[in-house]
Amino acid sequence: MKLAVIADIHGNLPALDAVLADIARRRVDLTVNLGDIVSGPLFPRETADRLMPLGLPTIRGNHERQLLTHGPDRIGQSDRFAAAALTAAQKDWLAALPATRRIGDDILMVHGTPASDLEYFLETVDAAGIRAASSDEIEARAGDTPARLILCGHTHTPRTAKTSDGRLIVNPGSVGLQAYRDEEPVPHNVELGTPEARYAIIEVGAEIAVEMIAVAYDWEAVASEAEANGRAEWARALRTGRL
Ligand SMILES: [Mn+2]
Repeated sequence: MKLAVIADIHGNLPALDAVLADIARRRVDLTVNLGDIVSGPLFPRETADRLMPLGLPTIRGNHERQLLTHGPDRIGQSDRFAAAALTAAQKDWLAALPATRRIGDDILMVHGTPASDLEYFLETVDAAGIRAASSDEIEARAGDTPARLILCGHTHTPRTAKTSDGRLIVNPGSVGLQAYRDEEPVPHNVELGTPEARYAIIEVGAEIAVEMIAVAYDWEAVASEAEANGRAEWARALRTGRL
């Protein structure tokens, strides 16, 4: 089976459209979406309009959970922008998304880790900042989850790792946002350093082959939209992949 894996679109419809066009050229069997779909100062309603009719196997991210379940004073600017823009039908669609989902017996979709939509799987944040997670950390987060392939998102960082018993974990990176800052658990910056939209193509056969893809799109236009919505830090991240 040939899979396309998209994650962390964050309302960036032009990036999503560029990725979907690239996927269409590659003739995949299935495209799956790992969540954080709409939050951000861009095109939340239009992004949901694009995705809902496609019926892709989709899970929710922490941002869908936050914007649907927390009051406006408990969510950040990006969730607030999306919550204000989405229609009731779009919120119903997001509310119905599961936190994790299986594709057959072998493949598991998660946003953060199997246990949490907030925990980082393949990176670790500590007092020194963010770094690639150690083998022991990855094993602990994978736990005894049965799967040949675990797909995760959330950290916007394309990366693969394998547990000692051979489970492959793949983060395809982010379709819509190539740099962000988070204050939890300690302040840290994630910066890809390039603005292209990211996703992954995965061939699942006797072996599993992963190809990380970077796709150009009109990030200048999207950065201008972020600026028009008062988010200069988003504009810089969109243009450069840096903060
Ligand atoms: Mn997330």
